[in-house]
Amino acid sequence: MKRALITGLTGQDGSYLAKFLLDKGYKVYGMHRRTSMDIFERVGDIKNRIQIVDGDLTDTASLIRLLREINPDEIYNLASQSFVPASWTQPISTGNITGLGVLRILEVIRLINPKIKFYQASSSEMFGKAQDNPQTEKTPFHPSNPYAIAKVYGYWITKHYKEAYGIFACNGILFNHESPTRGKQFVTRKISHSVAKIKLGFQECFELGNLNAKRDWGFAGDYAEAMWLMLQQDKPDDYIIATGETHSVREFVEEAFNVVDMPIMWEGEGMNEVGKYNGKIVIKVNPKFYRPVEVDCLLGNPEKAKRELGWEPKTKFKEIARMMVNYDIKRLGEKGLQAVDR
Ligand code: NAP
Ligand code: G4F
Repeated sequence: MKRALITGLTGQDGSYLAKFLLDKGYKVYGMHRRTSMDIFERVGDIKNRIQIVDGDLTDTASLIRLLREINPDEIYNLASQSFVPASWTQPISTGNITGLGVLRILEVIRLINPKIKFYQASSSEMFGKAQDNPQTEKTPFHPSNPYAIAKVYGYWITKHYKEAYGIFACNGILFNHESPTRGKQFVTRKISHSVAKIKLGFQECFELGNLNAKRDWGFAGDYAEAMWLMLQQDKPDDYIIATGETHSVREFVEEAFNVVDMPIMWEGEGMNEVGKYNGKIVIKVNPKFYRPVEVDCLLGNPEKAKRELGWEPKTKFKEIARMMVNYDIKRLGEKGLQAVDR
């Protein structure tokens, strides 16, 4: 039985990857940092099939202990401070976790067992003010926030440990991927949750920032397989994982309201733009959600992953919006606003 250690178990991707690896017959260890609340909601259904272990990417001693105790065959480093706006308000801890955290794990692998295979959750945010369209594995990076800059460090230190020490280390350069369990701060889930609240009469209107930003949005469930495939190849390499389609925040809003048969009409411009349904305002723009530097458009070319890994995205943009809105409607209907709107 192969052993895999996942950092970031409690996050969106951690839960999808844990389920995927369990289905492949792995013994799965999920790293969790101590918190004051129960945060195992995303892995509730598989909690008794995985080994939950304590550790923190800022605490090298905890990583040494875990690698000695578990001696995993594969490590998937999904843990990070992953919310871009928080990287401006907490730039140092973001650099420490999202950047230096990668080095801590790699150094512990080098010292304890350099045969462990390593996956690094790199990000399309590294392209930032993108130099090519679509972006490929050869596109230069131009990161535009402290999170993306920390991810560029994580990317290069992963490559360096491969080149300098022969560690089997891969970067998955994943474009945005969403799901019903996406954190509610991220724009797609903020929209699906707000649309559900409006449809069920809990709320009249919600606010967004830049409606024109474009992202290559895929489904998190499809992307877990790509992470695993990278570590099953003969040689370590880096891969773009994307859908090859880009859509604006505005289009995601329209699609989400279409799911509940509430077509949106837009009126006004810039900060004064509003979205209306049946003459009533349901969306406003609030500059509080604008970013000091915006990443205007991300679009990935997943050809290399298709060719070499045999990986393809399965879930289309409209299906992702439908899945997320329907989940939020069901959850709100079953549990009520107070239980889910924390
Ligand atoms: P997420 O939902 O924000 O999950 C992040 C995970 O990291 C959580 O389990 C969090 O634990 C954990 N974590 C944060 N700081 C930690 C620390 N100091 N020590 C140990 N664990 C810590 O992120 P995600 O969407 O699943 O993304 C997974 C990874 O892929 C992240 O590295 C992200 O940057 C990267 N990525 C994501 C996307 C995307 O579109 N989702 C795209 C490209 C790359 P708590 O639950 O305790 O906070
Ligand atoms: O959903 P977002 O916050 O995701 P963002 O910044 O693209 O980052 C996500 O994807 C990255 C991969 O490219 C990951 F590395 C990262 O960890 C994270 O998972 O914002 C998407 C877009 C932005 O352009 C933002 O300005 O939506 C725009 N937006 C407009 N209104 C908003 C809002 N974003 C948020 N979060 N909230 C808004 O109200």
